[in-house]
Amino acid sequence: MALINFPTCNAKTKKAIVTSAALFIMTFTQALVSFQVSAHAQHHDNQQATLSKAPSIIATKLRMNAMPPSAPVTAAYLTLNNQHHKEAELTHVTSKVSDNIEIHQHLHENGVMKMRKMDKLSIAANSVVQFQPGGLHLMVFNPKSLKVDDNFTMTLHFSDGHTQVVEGKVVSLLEQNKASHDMHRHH
Ligand SMILES: [Cu+2]
Repeated sequence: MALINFPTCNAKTKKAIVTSAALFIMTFTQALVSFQVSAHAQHHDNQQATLSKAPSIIATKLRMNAMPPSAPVTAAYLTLNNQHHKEAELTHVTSKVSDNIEIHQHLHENGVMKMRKMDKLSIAANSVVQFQPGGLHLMVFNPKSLKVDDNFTMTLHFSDGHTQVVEGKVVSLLEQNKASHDMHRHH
């Protein structure tokens, strides 16, 4: 920084100058941020409730694999379509069907297929994320309702604090595989 090399400064003054410069920059940045936030809020207010109520993420095709009774775990899949101009972050999923649902990704590591828990899932602006067998999935621990054709709901929690309830259906493994194959045709 050019400021630090000011010739008549002793170490203390230099430090003071640097500190006040930093303070000034911080205050200025904060002012700028709050200005942008209020401008954004106003913009939203002007556009009426219809827009603020519209979900930024369209969640579809929620389905969960049927399992024999008391199976310790099952998997659920859905499609998330972010139609917003901003990235969204799914932080966690809750449901009455399970006390513990994790976002998992399958990864190939040294030729071995592994599952990894994800702390959050980013959905880029204007993009679609598809959960699918062998890829991204919701790991549902100690599931409570697993009869084929049972309906259930899951609540998606996003990092901006908004939540979204999605309705889904329990499907047989056979159906699940068929649906995934139709979607990808990778066999
Ligand atoms: Cu998993």
